[in-house]
Amino acid sequence: MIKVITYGTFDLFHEGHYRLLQRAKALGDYLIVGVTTEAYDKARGKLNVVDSLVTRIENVKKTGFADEIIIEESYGQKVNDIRKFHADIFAIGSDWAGSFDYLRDYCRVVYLERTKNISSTMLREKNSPIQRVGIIGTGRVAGRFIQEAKLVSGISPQGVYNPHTDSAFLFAQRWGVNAYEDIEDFYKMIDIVYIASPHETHYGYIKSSLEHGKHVLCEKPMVLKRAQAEEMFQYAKEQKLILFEGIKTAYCPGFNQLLGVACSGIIGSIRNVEACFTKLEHKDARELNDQAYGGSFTELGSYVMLPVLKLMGQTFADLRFDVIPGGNGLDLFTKVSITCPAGIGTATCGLGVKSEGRLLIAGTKGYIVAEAPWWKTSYFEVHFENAEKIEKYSEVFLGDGMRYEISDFLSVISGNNQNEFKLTSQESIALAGIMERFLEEQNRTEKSRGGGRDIYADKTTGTSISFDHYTGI
Ligand code: C2G
Repeated sequence: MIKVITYGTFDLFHEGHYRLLQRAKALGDYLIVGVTTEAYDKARGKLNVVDSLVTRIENVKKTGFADEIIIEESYGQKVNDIRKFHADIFAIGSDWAGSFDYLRDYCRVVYLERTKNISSTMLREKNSPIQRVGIIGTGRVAGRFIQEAKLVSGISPQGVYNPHTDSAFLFAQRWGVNAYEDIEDFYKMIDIVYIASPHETHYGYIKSSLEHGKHVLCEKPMVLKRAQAEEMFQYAKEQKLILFEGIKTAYCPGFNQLLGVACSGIIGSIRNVEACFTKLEHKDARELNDQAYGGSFTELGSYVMLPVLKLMGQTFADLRFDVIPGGNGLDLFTKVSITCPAGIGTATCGLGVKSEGRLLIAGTKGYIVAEAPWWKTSYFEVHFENAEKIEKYSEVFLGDGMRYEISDFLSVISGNNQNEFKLTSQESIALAGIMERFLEEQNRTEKSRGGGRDIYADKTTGTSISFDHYTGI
């Protein structure tokens, strides 16, 4: 009996898949089909798979060609499967020609000609047309967004807007997009908006983007006032538009795995969360000199508050800020301490003081620890009373990690709401409330010292706000 083995995602099952399986089966007597898991697809950079594993397996089964269906979970599995099942032939489409020649040491390798003019990508694009994204802001983070967006299908960077047209044109030239002098022209050419302008301008731009009927992905902190967050989410809902806060950690696979493990009961009931993120900035950096909205907490607070909010909830009996101010009054280091019915938590961040940058989640049966950079979670450990018992988890984190939030944003736009739980509107609203309280307290403290943030010159409402040197992390 000749055994043939083949693998695929088989997303949005189509004629190309059918013909591949048909010909693979015809090569022998017994066909084994490996269907990839979602985690494996993510690990190999395939972020936009629409059908669930169960649906994809069902579709392969329905063809009647597969004698056995297996799950493909990791790199390197193919060699083991070929040995385990004593496969005589490995078959795959010609789009992979050459890539699997290394398997010739174990069996015959056959590249079957790929069926022309049909692919899952084409079907995905037909089901959800390409979204032309317009970028507001021209700093470092906006450039990174373009690089990451290129790796996600279904999105195409179209144009950039910055009221400082010189910056817009420079950015446009560097990244191969169009620059618009008039924001109305900008809105006409795009379907969705990514906002990466200075914090205090976010509210105005979110509002105007939604008013122009655009879905919005906005950098963190989305807005700096609770009422503004509530208003924007409510307005987006009424307009049937999607509004996402871009805290990339919230969407990355490793962080979601960590949350899943933390909530699984394995460490018992969660009683303490400590999150720390520090990133030393040059003393002249915008982040340490923007007298109104700069400082450590507005810059990094969203990251460190995220696990606290996710694991301890959003209702705090007590919330306290302890701040180490720099010479200009802006916080070089901030520690937020919270008390809530379930336990306690701290969120620590700094641009002018270096600390270890760890995430620690303590429960009644054990604790989870993820070292820096846990905000790009790729590894964490679970420890118990018995110090010898350690469970280790690792998960892929590709590139800058923004690709995960972009991919989730697109999937929610195309009507697949299952990713909204990764960062809910309620959590974003709570974050805005915490930012607001922080800025108010800072202002009060600094006023009593004769200083104070310039936050009452309300720059949060207009859209014609100028900004030039914004970089962002
Ligand atoms: N295929 C084809 N013709 C098409 C489209 C796909 O012959 N028009 C083939 C592919 O070459 C592959 C199979 O159908 O052999 C499944 O394709 P995908 O679902 O796109 O799977 P893929 O991402 O290519 O994964 O370990 C997984 C494998 O590497 C293949």
